[in-house]
Amino acid sequence: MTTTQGSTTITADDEAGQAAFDAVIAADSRIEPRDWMPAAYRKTLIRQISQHAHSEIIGMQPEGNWITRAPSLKRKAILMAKVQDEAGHGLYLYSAAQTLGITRDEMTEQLITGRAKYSSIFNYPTPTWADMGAIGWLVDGAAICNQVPLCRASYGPYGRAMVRICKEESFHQRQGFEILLSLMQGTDAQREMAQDAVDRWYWPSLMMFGPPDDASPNSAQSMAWNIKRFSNDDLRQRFVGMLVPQAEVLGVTLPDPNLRWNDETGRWDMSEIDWDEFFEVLAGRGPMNAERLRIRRDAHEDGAWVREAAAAYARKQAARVEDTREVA
Ligand code: BYC
Repeated sequence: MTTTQGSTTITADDEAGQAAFDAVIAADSRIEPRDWMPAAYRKTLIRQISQHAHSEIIGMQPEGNWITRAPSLKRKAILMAKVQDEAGHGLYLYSAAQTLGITRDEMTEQLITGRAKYSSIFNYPTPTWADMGAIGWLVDGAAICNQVPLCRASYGPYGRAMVRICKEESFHQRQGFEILLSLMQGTDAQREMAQDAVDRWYWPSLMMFGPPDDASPNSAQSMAWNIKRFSNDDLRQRFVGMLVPQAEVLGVTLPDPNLRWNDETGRWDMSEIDWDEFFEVLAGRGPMNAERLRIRRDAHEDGAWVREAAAAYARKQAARVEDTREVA
């Protein structure tokens, strides 16, 4: 049977599919790639997972900047491993998005033409070695707060990818903390460098959680679908609560004179985040947006011969298998 609602035609299959989907979500169970799912659920997941994948890939640049200048061989090896992990995260996430029907080429095209979003945080520069510590401690710390609940996301391939990603992020966060701790136990100049990096990365790391709840158009629906488990503001609060004792151990000051625990509200009071800056960065006008995209685009163009060679090799292998079958 077929009915019409507005311009959408609804079939009996859709109705049964929707009922099955609703039951899976109500039971807090998982939707898998071959299951029926509402078009809007698919679209939201493609949006979030591809943005997340792009963030990992663009996120390699601010740290990649320091691989050749790391202060020791050990630091260089650790940083290389971390940046390589981020490439891996991008690949798991692109693969998870592909199970929803979008191709890797389409996602890449959206990124290099500037049509896709990626996390605002990667549009800030990394002028000193202490930035590697601040990124690990603050950026990966924020990523863990945001991503641990995503391990329970209702879409199977996304939730499963997040489990491994979170394990690696937790190593990343500790290596950042350890870089800052070493600097804070060093000379006055090193302590100043560490504090300056914390001052520059603190506010952008709070922006990673997205706009405030009353200005977050996607949250309500994503939470109803069990994709997001907590609101942007709740996760931001949780993150600040995690940072305060760690800042004390490090001996750094969090750059917010109004930050204090409020017993009455059971929340952290803090200064207003500069949302104008956040939306400027989202609009492509952050300090490093143009540079990040230029480097990504150049790398894609420079890698064209590798993709062509790999495709030619795959064709040759397939033809060889075909020939063997004919002979047999
Ligand atoms: N930057 O309705 P909202 C990493 C967009 S990688 C840019 O709250 P939603 C790492 C949002 O997309 C970290 N855009 O959206 C890697 C939406 O735009 P559209 C990346 C942002 O989806 C290497 C609009 O604003 N993490 O950790 O419900 C080295 C309205 O927002 C941002 C993830 O991607 C932002 N900060 O919630 C080191 C995690 N915030 O699409 C570390 C997965 C918001 O409607 N993603 N927007 O045009 C999420 O958890 C959610 O997508 C968000 C936003 C919490 C980010």
